[in-house]
Amino acid sequence: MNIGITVYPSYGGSGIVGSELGRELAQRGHNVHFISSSLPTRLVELNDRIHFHEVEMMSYPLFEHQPYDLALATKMATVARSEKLDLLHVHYAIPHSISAILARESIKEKRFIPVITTLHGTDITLVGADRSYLPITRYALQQSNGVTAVSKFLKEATIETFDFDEVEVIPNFICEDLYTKLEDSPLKHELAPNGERILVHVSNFRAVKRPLDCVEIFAKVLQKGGNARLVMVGDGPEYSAVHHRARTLNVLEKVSFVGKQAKIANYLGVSDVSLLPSELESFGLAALEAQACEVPVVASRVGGIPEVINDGETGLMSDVGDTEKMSDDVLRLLNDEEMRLAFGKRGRELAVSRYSSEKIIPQYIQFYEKVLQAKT
Ligand code: GMT
Repeated sequence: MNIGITVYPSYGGSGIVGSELGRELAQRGHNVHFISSSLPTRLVELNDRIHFHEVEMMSYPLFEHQPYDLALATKMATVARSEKLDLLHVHYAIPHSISAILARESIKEKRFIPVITTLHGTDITLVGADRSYLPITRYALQQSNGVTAVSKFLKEATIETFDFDEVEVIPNFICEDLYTKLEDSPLKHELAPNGERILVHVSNFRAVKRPLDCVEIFAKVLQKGGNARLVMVGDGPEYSAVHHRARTLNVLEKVSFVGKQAKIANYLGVSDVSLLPSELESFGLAALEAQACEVPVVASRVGGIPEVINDGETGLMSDVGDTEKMSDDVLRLLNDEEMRLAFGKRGRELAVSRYSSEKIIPQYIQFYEKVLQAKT
């Protein structure tokens, strides 16, 4: 198949999932054409099966904001015809689905190109549910030729908010070879030079991820006698607030802010516990990636997280904002190595048995085939 994929290139889990999906599809012999405003961060390699088409946006004094959605639709239509695409698969509904639908309609006399939308989270639960975007998001769902969601929770949220239930759940996935525990590595010594335990948080530092809670949890762990360091991977709007909180809590010198990283597994692989105290997660890719590296996750019990973590077996969950309990959970894991290792092993087993790319990618391919059959 010739598949067009659109993602937000620089920010967040939907971009990661779309990019990894493209890579996996190309490995299985499909031609993948990424159409986005810049090269997706996790796309480290282009080859004869993975292509990149940059959305060109003309700026003009009249435009207060550049019309990205129109420029994207134009590029999608052009690439669909020149590369003879079989389908367009967009990640995150707003505005990618609308752009794809516009592209489909603009060329339908010459080529029919079905649109598949994958819902990732706030496109349904936050942004899409806002009055300013709700009607157009519902239209995007209705007009897509196929819709998938990354968790059962997200499918239910789509039904509830948009009264739309033609949604296939295809969960996120990991390539099991890329995510492994690293017994020893120079990075571990660099991050914890005195043999401290490593707590890790990976996110785009948006308020919904509650990165401030990570610093609160960490400070409590230290207060209660833990010997640890906190590694914050990623960047985003809450960065300055997190840095400031670490300073005011007097823990800044034990926190490493390592910024955005292409190879997250290098950091997860050397960590002891992962923190995911989010306000909401439709899935929680960071929890899956941590478990795949045998790292237990201390997380909030929200959204799709309970689908990804087995509470008391692969991780420990709490109410949102309960940093006291979360710090106790971290200490439980750090103080009982046998338990921590057992959680890690079970986490890896869960990640591989339920969410390996070997299991999930064929589900996308079958879904594509179903949509393509329906078009004729
Ligand atoms: O919905 C978002 O906030 C954007 C999206 C992203 O690009 O970061 O995150 C969502 O998609 C991820 C990949 O499917 C999921 O693992 C995250 O749980 C989800 N984020 C939220 O629901 C907040």
